[in-house]
Amino acid sequence: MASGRWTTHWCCTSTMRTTWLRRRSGVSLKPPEKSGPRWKSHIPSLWPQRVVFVSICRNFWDCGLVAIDDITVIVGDCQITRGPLPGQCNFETGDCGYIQEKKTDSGDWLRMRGQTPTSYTGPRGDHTTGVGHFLYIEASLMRPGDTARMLSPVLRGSTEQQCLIFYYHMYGSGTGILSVLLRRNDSGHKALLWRHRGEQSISWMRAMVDYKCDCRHQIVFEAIRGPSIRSDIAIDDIVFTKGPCTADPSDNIPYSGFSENFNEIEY
Ligand SMILES: [Ca+2]
Ligand SMILES: [Ca+2]
Repeated sequence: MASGRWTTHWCCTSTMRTTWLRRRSGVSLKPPEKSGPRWKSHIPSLWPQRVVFVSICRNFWDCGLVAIDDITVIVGDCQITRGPLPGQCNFETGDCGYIQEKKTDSGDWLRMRGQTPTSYTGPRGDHTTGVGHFLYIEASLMRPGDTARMLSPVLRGSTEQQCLIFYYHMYGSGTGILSVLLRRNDSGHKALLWRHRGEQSISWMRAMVDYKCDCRHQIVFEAIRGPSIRSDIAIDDIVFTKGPCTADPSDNIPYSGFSENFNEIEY
Protein backbone atom coordinates (compact mmCIF):
# COMPACT_ATOMS: atom_id res chain seq x y z
CA MET A 1 0.00 0.00 0.00
CA ALA A 2 1.22 3.48 -0.79
CA SER A 3 0.49 4.71 2.71
CA GLY A 4 2.31 1.78 4.27
CA ARG A 5 -0.65 1.00 6.45
CA TRP A 6 -2.35 -2.34 6.54
CA THR A 7 -6.04 -2.92 6.84
CA THR A 8 -7.70 -6.26 7.42
CA HIS A 9 -10.58 -6.70 5.01
CA TRP A 10 -11.41 -10.28 5.74
CA CYS A 11 -10.38 -12.80 8.33
CA CYS A 12 -11.19 -16.41 8.97
CA THR A 13 -10.09 -18.23 12.10
CA SER A 14 -9.47 -21.91 11.84
CA THR A 15 -12.04 -24.57 12.21
CA MET A 16 -11.24 -28.03 10.94
CA ARG A 17 -12.65 -28.38 7.44
CA THR A 18 -11.71 -30.63 4.60
CA THR A 19 -13.75 -28.93 1.89
CA TRP A 20 -13.08 -25.84 -0.18
CA LEU A 21 -15.10 -22.78 0.81
CA ARG A 22 -15.93 -19.88 -1.45
CA ARG A 23 -15.45 -16.40 -0.02
CA ARG A 24 -16.08 -12.91 -1.31
CA SER A 25 -14.33 -9.98 0.26
CA GLY A 26 -14.82 -6.33 -0.61
CA VAL A 27 -11.61 -4.29 -0.72
CA SER A 28 -12.12 -0.55 -0.90
CA LEU A 29 -9.63 1.43 -2.94
CA LYS A 30 -8.52 4.44 -0.91
CA PRO A 31 -6.27 7.32 -1.90
CA PRO A 32 -3.10 7.40 0.18
CA GLU A 33 -3.84 10.44 2.31
CA LYS A 34 -7.26 11.92 1.73
CA SER A 35 -9.13 9.15 3.41
CA GLY A 36 -12.62 10.31 4.11
CA PRO A 37 -16.13 10.00 2.85
CA ARG A 38 -15.42 11.61 -0.55
CA TRP A 39 -13.37 8.83 -2.07
CA LYS A 40 -16.25 6.38 -1.95
CA SER A 41 -18.13 7.97 -4.80
CA HIS A 42 -15.14 8.42 -7.05
CA ILE A 43 -13.84 4.85 -7.30
CA PRO A 44 -10.25 5.94 -7.87
CA SER A 45 -8.02 3.10 -8.93
CA LEU A 46 -5.02 5.34 -9.57
CA TRP A 47 -3.36 4.64 -6.24
CA PRO A 48 -1.33 1.45 -5.95
CA GLN A 49 -3.02 -1.10 -3.80
CA ARG A 50 -1.91 -4.53 -2.76
CA VAL A 51 -3.92 -7.37 -1.34
CA VAL A 52 -1.88 -9.77 0.78
CA PHE A 53 -2.97 -13.19 1.96
CA VAL A 54 -1.50 -13.99 5.37
CA SER A 55 -1.63 -17.33 7.16
CA ILE A 56 -0.66 -17.15 10.81
CA CYS A 57 0.62 -20.23 12.56
CA ARG A 58 -1.15 -21.25 15.72
CA ASN A 59 2.23 -21.77 17.36
CA PHE A 60 5.75 -22.77 16.43
CA TRP A 61 4.82 -26.43 15.94
CA ASP A 62 1.33 -26.05 14.47
CA CYS A 63 0.85 -24.09 11.28
CA GLY A 64 -2.08 -26.17 10.06
CA LEU A 65 -2.84 -26.57 6.38
CA VAL A 66 -4.21 -23.51 4.63
CA ALA A 67 -4.74 -23.29 0.88
CA ILE A 68 -6.21 -20.77 -1.52
CA ASP A 69 -7.12 -21.13 -5.17
CA ASP A 70 -9.01 -19.39 -7.99
CA ILE A 71 -8.53 -15.78 -6.94
CA THR A 72 -10.53 -13.31 -8.98
CA VAL A 73 -10.38 -9.55 -8.64
CA ILE A 74 -13.28 -7.58 -10.06
CA VAL A 75 -13.68 -3.83 -9.89
CA GLY A 76 -17.11 -3.13 -8.54
CA ASP A 77 -19.34 -3.76 -5.62
CA CYS A 78 -19.46 -7.29 -4.17
CA GLN A 79 -23.10 -6.65 -3.31
CA ILE A 80 -23.91 -6.38 -7.00
CA THR A 81 -23.09 -10.00 -7.64
CA ARG A 82 -25.51 -11.14 -4.98
CA GLY A 83 -29.08 -11.46 -6.18
CA PRO A 84 -30.51 -9.60 -9.14
CA LEU A 85 -28.34 -6.96 -10.75
CA PRO A 86 -29.40 -3.35 -10.18
CA GLY A 87 -31.74 -2.16 -12.88
CA GLN A 88 -32.83 -5.62 -13.92
CA CYS A 89 -36.52 -6.16 -13.38
CA ASN A 90 -39.44 -8.27 -14.49
CA PHE A 91 -41.78 -6.34 -12.16
CA GLU A 92 -43.19 -9.54 -10.66
CA THR A 93 -42.52 -8.62 -7.04
CA GLY A 94 -42.19 -4.87 -7.23
CA ASP A 95 -40.52 -2.07 -9.09
CA CYS A 96 -36.89 -3.16 -8.30
CA GLY A 97 -35.92 0.30 -7.14
CA TYR A 98 -37.11 2.16 -10.20
CA ILE A 99 -38.15 5.69 -9.26
CA GLN A 100 -41.05 7.72 -10.61
CA GLU A 101 -40.19 11.23 -11.69
CA LYS A 102 -42.51 13.44 -9.67
CA LYS A 103 -41.45 17.00 -10.43
CA THR A 104 -40.82 17.51 -14.11
CA ASP A 105 -43.36 15.23 -15.76
CA SER A 106 -47.13 14.97 -15.82
CA GLY A 107 -47.93 11.31 -15.27
CA ASP A 108 -46.68 8.10 -13.68
CA TRP A 109 -45.86 4.60 -14.83
CA LEU A 110 -48.28 2.11 -13.25
CA ARG A 111 -47.54 -1.49 -12.27
CA MET A 112 -50.22 -3.67 -13.77
CA ARG A 113 -51.24 -7.27 -14.18
CA GLY A 114 -53.60 -8.52 -16.88
CA GLN A 115 -55.32 -6.44 -19.51
CA THR A 116 -55.28 -2.65 -19.42
CA PRO A 117 -58.72 -1.03 -18.95
CA THR A 118 -58.95 0.68 -22.34
CA SER A 119 -59.77 -1.52 -25.33
CA TYR A 120 -57.68 -1.63 -28.51
CA THR A 121 -54.57 -0.49 -26.70
CA GLY A 122 -52.11 -1.97 -24.20
CA PRO A 123 -51.02 -5.60 -23.73
CA ARG A 124 -53.30 -8.46 -22.73
CA GLY A 125 -50.70 -9.77 -20.32
CA ASP A 126 -47.07 -9.24 -19.36
CA HIS A 127 -44.05 -10.42 -21.33
CA THR A 128 -42.43 -12.55 -18.60
CA THR A 129 -45.11 -15.22 -18.23
CA GLY A 130 -48.23 -13.77 -19.82
CA VAL A 131 -49.90 -13.58 -16.42
CA GLY A 132 -47.38 -11.44 -14.53
CA HIS A 133 -46.79 -7.76 -14.00
CA PHE A 134 -45.51 -5.00 -16.25
CA LEU A 135 -45.28 -1.21 -16.13
CA TYR A 136 -47.37 0.99 -18.37
CA ILE A 137 -48.89 4.39 -18.86
CA GLU A 138 -52.69 4.46 -18.78
CA ALA A 139 -53.62 6.89 -21.52
CA SER A 140 -57.13 7.51 -20.16
CA LEU A 141 -55.56 9.09 -17.05
CA MET A 142 -53.35 11.45 -19.04
CA ARG A 143 -53.80 14.28 -21.54
CA PRO A 144 -52.28 14.34 -25.03
CA GLY A 145 -48.60 15.16 -24.75
CA ASP A 146 -48.39 14.31 -21.05
CA THR A 147 -45.09 12.70 -20.09
CA ALA A 148 -44.25 9.98 -17.56
CA ARG A 149 -40.61 9.30 -16.66
CA MET A 150 -39.16 6.52 -14.60
CA LEU A 151 -35.53 6.32 -13.50
CA SER A 152 -33.54 3.17 -12.92
CA PRO A 153 -31.54 2.72 -9.72
CA VAL A 154 -28.10 4.33 -9.98
CA LEU A 155 -25.87 2.10 -12.09
CA ARG A 156 -22.10 2.10 -11.92
CA GLY A 157 -20.12 3.20 -14.92
CA SER A 158 -17.92 1.05 -17.09
CA THR A 159 -15.32 1.66 -19.74
CA GLU A 160 -16.78 -1.31 -21.60
CA GLN A 161 -19.81 -1.22 -23.83
CA GLN A 162 -23.03 -2.19 -22.07
CA CYS A 163 -26.22 -3.65 -23.45
CA LEU A 164 -29.69 -2.77 -22.23
CA ILE A 165 -32.43 -5.17 -23.26
CA PHE A 166 -36.08 -4.57 -22.54
CA TYR A 167 -39.45 -5.45 -23.95
CA TYR A 168 -41.97 -2.83 -24.94
CA HIS A 169 -45.58 -2.86 -26.02
CA MET A 170 -46.86 -0.04 -28.21
CA TYR A 171 -50.29 -0.94 -29.54
CA GLY A 172 -53.12 1.51 -30.23
CA SER A 173 -54.08 3.89 -33.01
CA GLY A 174 -53.07 6.92 -30.97
CA THR A 175 -49.81 5.59 -29.52
CA GLY A 176 -47.35 8.30 -28.56
CA ILE A 177 -43.59 8.09 -28.00
CA LEU A 178 -41.39 5.81 -25.89
CA SER A 179 -37.84 7.01 -25.29
CA VAL A 180 -34.89 5.65 -23.34
CA LEU A 181 -32.38 8.18 -22.09
CA LEU A 182 -29.06 7.94 -20.30
CA ARG A 183 -28.72 10.34 -17.39
CA ARG A 184 -25.16 10.95 -16.19
CA ASN A 185 -25.01 11.46 -12.45
CA ASP A 186 -21.94 13.70 -12.56
CA SER A 187 -23.44 16.35 -14.82
CA GLY A 188 -27.14 15.48 -14.96
CA HIS A 189 -26.82 15.49 -18.76
CA LYS A 190 -29.33 13.31 -20.57
CA ALA A 191 -28.62 11.59 -23.87
CA LEU A 192 -31.19 9.89 -26.04
CA LEU A 193 -30.41 6.19 -26.54
CA TRP A 194 -33.53 4.85 -28.18
CA ARG A 195 -36.89 6.15 -29.33
CA HIS A 196 -39.95 4.73 -31.05
CA ARG A 197 -43.12 6.59 -31.81
CA GLY A 198 -46.57 5.51 -32.90
CA GLU A 199 -48.15 2.06 -32.98
CA GLN A 200 -45.56 -0.72 -33.36
CA SER A 201 -47.25 -4.08 -32.84
CA ILE A 202 -50.01 -5.86 -31.01
CA SER A 203 -47.26 -8.06 -29.53
CA TRP A 204 -44.40 -7.39 -27.15
CA MET A 205 -41.27 -6.27 -28.97
CA ARG A 206 -37.67 -6.55 -27.85
CA ALA A 207 -35.35 -3.57 -27.79
CA MET A 208 -31.58 -3.88 -27.52
CA VAL A 209 -29.62 -0.75 -26.82
CA ASP A 210 -25.82 -0.49 -26.81
CA TYR A 211 -24.38 2.29 -24.73
CA LYS A 212 -21.24 3.30 -22.91
CA CYS A 213 -20.93 5.43 -19.81
CA ASP A 214 -17.86 5.58 -17.60
CA CYS A 215 -19.59 7.28 -14.68
CA ARG A 216 -22.50 6.48 -12.43
CA HIS A 217 -25.72 6.89 -14.32
CA GLN A 218 -29.41 6.13 -14.53
CA ILE A 219 -31.52 4.86 -17.39
CA VAL A 220 -34.70 6.86 -17.92
CA PHE A 221 -37.81 5.39 -19.53
CA GLU A 222 -39.95 8.22 -20.86
CA ALA A 223 -43.43 7.72 -22.32
CA ILE A 224 -45.41 10.51 -23.97
CA ARG A 225 -49.14 10.04 -24.28
CA GLY A 226 -50.44 10.23 -27.84
CA PRO A 227 -53.45 12.13 -29.21
CA SER A 228 -56.13 9.59 -28.27
CA ILE A 229 -56.87 7.30 -25.32
CA ARG A 230 -55.67 4.39 -27.45
CA SER A 231 -52.06 5.12 -26.55
CA ASP A 232 -51.11 2.85 -23.65
CA ILE A 233 -47.36 2.08 -23.62
CA ALA A 234 -45.94 -0.82 -21.57
CA ILE A 235 -42.48 -2.16 -20.69
CA ASP A 236 -41.29 -5.39 -19.05
CA ASP A 237 -38.21 -7.60 -18.49
CA ILE A 238 -35.41 -5.06 -18.31
CA VAL A 239 -31.95 -6.67 -18.43
CA PHE A 240 -28.43 -5.23 -18.45
CA THR A 241 -25.64 -7.33 -19.92
CA LYS A 242 -22.11 -6.87 -21.12
CA GLY A 243 -22.11 -5.28 -24.55
CA PRO A 244 -22.22 -5.26 -27.44
CA CYS A 245 -25.79 -6.50 -27.79
CA THR A 246 -26.13 -9.66 -29.80
CA ALA A 247 -29.41 -11.03 -31.08
CA ASP A 248 -30.37 -14.45 -29.77
CA PRO A 249 -30.83 -16.59 -32.89
CA SER A 250 -33.51 -18.65 -31.13
CA ASP A 251 -35.62 -15.55 -30.66
CA ASN A 252 -37.62 -14.59 -33.73
CA ILE A 253 -38.63 -11.21 -32.35
CA PRO A 254 -37.01 -8.62 -34.59
CA TYR A 255 -34.13 -6.55 -33.29
CA SER A 256 -35.33 -3.10 -32.41
CA GLY A 257 -32.29 -0.89 -32.46
CA PHE A 258 -32.27 2.87 -32.47
CA SER A 259 -34.66 4.27 -34.99
CA GLU A 260 -35.82 7.82 -34.95
CA ASN A 261 -37.53 10.08 -37.37
CA PHE A 262 -37.51 13.58 -35.99
CA ASN A 263 -39.73 14.80 -38.82
CA GLU A 264 -42.78 13.06 -37.49
CA ILE A 265 -45.54 14.93 -35.73
CA GLU A 266 -44.74 16.16 -32.24
CA TYR A 267 -47.52 15.78 -29.70
CA1 LIG B 1 -43.30 -9.17 -15.99
CA1 LIG C 1 -44.23 10.94 -12.92
